[in-house]
Amino acid sequence: MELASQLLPIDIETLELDMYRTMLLARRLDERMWALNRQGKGHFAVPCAGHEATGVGYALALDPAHDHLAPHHRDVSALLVWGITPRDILCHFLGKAPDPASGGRQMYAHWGSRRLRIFSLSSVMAGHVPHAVGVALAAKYRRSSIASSRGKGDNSSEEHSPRDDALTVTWCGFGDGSSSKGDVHESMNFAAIHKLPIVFCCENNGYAISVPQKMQMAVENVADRAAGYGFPGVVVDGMNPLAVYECARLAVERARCGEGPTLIEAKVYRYLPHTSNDDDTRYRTRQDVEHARARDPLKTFRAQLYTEQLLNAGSEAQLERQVGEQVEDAAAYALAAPELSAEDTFKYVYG
Ligand SMILES: Cc1ncc(C[n+]2csc(CCOP(=O)(O)OP(=O)(O)O)c2C)c(N)n1
Ligand SMILES: [Mg+2]
Repeated sequence: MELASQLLPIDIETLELDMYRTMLLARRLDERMWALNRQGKGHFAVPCAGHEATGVGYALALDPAHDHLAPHHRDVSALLVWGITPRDILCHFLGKAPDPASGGRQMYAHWGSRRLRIFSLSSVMAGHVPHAVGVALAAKYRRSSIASSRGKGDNSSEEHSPRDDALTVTWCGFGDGSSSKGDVHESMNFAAIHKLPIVFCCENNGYAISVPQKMQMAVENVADRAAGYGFPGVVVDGMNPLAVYECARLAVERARCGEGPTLIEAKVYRYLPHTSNDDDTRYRTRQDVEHARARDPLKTFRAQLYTEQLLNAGSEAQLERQVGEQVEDAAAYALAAPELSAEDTFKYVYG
C-alpha cells in the first residue's frame, strides 16, 4: 500500500475532474478525426469512443515518469494522461512529419514514443504483447543487477530509498480478439514463471471487428484464464473510470513490489464501427448500440459529477469550450503541418 500511495497524484475531487476532462477531450478528438476522415482528410480512423474510462483509469494509476506503456490501439485517453498531446494525435492521424509515433510513416493508432517509453504497436494484433513482457523482464533484471552490486558493497555510501526496491511497471493493453492469439498465452505464461512486473489488460468490447465474443472463445470472461497461468484475473467495469483506477492501482502495486502479473479484463463497448473502413450495421443492430449508450462513461460519469456538485451547467460549458479550443488548435496545427519529405521517406528502412 505504501508504494502506491506515494504515487497517488491528487485528491479525489481533482482526480475525478481530471478523469472527466480527459475522457471528454478523447471523445471530442475522436469525433473530429471521424469528421476529418469523412471529409477525405485522414485515410484511416480507429475510434476510441467507449474505451475512454478504461484509458484514464489505468493511466492515472501508473507513473508516466518511470513506467512503460504498451497501449491498446483505442487508448487515446491513456495517451493524453501519459503526455501525448492533441497536436501529436492529430499529426499521427494525418500522417504529418511532426507525428511523434513514426514521423508520418505508420497508419493511425500505431502509437509509440521513445521519449515517453511507449513502445511501437504492431499491425499484427497482439504482436506487442511479447515485447511488453521483454521490457518487464529487463526491468526486473536491471533491478536485480542494482541489488546485487549493492550487495557487493559498490553503493555502500549511498542512501537506500524505498523507491530503489520498486520496479518499473509495464502496462500491456490488447483487445478480446487479440487475447485469442498464441502470443498472449505464451507471454502470460512466461511472465508468470518469472513474476514479471507487468499488468495485462484486455479491453473487451465484445467484438474482433465483426466477430462476436461467443465466436472467439467459449468462456465468458477472459480474466478467468489467468488462473491457468497462476496469477490473479479480475473483471472490472471498463466504463467506470474510478473502478478501473482502483483495480489498476492494486495490480500496479503488486507488480511494483515484485509479486508478478495480473490480468485485468475491462468490459467496454465500442460505439462506432471498428475503423472507418468498417460497416457495423452488417453485424449489430442500431438498437444494440443505442442500448449500450446507457453505459456510456461520458454520460454516467458526467451525471455522477453533477450529483457530487463537482460540475454544473456553467463549469461544464466552460470545460466544453476549453476542450473544443484544444481540438480545433490541434486540427489546425496538424492540417498545416508539413508532410514527411520525400528524402526522409526511406529513413529507417533497412532493406
Ligand atoms: C494477426 C492479425 N489478424 C488479423 C488482423 C486484422 N485485425 C485488425 S484489428 C482486428 C480485431 C481486433 O479485435 P480486438 O483485439 O478485440 O480489439 P478491438 O479492435 O476490438 O478493440 C483484426 C482481426 C490483424 N491486424 N492481425
Ligand atoms: Mg474487441
